[in-house]
Amino acid sequence: MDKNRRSFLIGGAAVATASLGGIGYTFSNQLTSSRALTSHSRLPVPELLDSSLGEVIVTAQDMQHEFYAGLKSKTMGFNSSYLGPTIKLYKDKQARVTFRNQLSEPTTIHGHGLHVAGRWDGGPQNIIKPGEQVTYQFDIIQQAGTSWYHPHMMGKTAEQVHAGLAGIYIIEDQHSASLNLPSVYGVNDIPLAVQDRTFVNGVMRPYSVTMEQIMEGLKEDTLVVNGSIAPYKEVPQGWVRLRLLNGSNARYHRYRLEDSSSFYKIATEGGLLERPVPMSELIMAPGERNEIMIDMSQIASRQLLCDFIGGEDLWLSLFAAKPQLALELRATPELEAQGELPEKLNHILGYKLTDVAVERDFVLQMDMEGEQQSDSMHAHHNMFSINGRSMNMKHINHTSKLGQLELWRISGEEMRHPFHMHGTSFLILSQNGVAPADADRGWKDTVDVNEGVTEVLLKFDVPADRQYPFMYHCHILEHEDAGMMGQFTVE
Ligand SMILES: [Cu+2]
Repeated sequence: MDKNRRSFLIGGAAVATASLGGIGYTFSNQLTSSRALTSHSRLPVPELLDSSLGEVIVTAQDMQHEFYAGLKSKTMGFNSSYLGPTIKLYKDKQARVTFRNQLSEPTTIHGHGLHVAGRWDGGPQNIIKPGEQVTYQFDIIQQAGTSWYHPHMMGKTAEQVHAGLAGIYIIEDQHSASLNLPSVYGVNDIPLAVQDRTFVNGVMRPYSVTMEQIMEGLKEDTLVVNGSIAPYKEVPQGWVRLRLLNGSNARYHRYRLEDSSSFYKIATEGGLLERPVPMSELIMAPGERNEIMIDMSQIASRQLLCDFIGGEDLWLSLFAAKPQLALELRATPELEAQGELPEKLNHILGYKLTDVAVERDFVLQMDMEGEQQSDSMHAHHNMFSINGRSMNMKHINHTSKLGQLELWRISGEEMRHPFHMHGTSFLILSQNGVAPADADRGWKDTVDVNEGVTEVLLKFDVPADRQYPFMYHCHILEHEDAGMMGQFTVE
């Protein structure tokens, strides 16, 4: 399906949903919905840990979290009851981060989006046993951007992320700091980790998936933002910068303002765009991050809405899509406005096609015929693969050369898949034969692919050896856990 048709269908679905009024969808979840309408709590802002002040210590632990006041859900969190602190990193500085595992099960903590060597990447080989800890000491060589950390435990990633193990990295550099962007953390520079969960009587349903949910990815019904539901936040009467993370296991998000007014996208995962791009809606695949700016200078309140959309089951999403409140921004004169929207944000030095030394093809595959043959998860392992091979921790799928420009051609079967690789950021060359729109002409590490070909240009500036290789995989966590992943070294 080409991109124009895709966005047409997505737009069409939203219009249809509005007129249908979401018939029947919240039927089985009435309590949750009515609570969501009344809950309206203040947005929790994760604690900020600044790596320039010394070692950062993050502890994964079994916790209980109140998504709804007074109702405790079983969760996992980093230093907190759900999600984790925001860790600030600085370009050209070294960071020292210790991850402690106080869970009753092994885990790994991957730095998604970080350009750090395989040794510090926290992939499936980097296991932290219960009661143990690892210290990652790495140099930040990449530009300002928004990354995140989450478990990457073979076969357990979906469940551990779902329980609450995820947190944000903010990378700052001198250029970004010189731009006078909104930069007061938690006041006008706000991280939003957005997920979907199911609640039964206000209590989060623990992770479990059927075979069908493994195929489609786990899609739940209630929007959860920084571990809260339908939150509000007081902000200054000026520009507000939101760092959006689609932290869902499988849901695609579409963001827009309630009054359909414009906001500005200023950054993709790996850095600032050349210029702000005005838009009235923003679609994000699982694992993607985008920074947006919203003008609160002339208005008392704005609602950022999010609907769940799905390209692969459009008919279902037509009924299911129902906008939910991601965040109500309330402007108050009591907070000092700071920052502006610059005309020029960044200079993105692209790659030359003539410098491409290696081309690689990746086809994300789902064997739908295998579905009928067995019901056990393990028997299905080989159904999810890339280039015909399911993830095998003993097998290195390829070796990339340090500093060498590569062109990767990625496509997916049966449905859309968000493709992510470790260790670097890439630039999109084309999708389905079309050059990227301005809003997508930025450094990325996760890209939504369909059956058409997505071409990206990338190179690796950090090594990964056979002991700690890098991964590439689908970021629908159910697909990743089921084997839609491969690994490579950089030498
Ligand atoms: Cu997938």
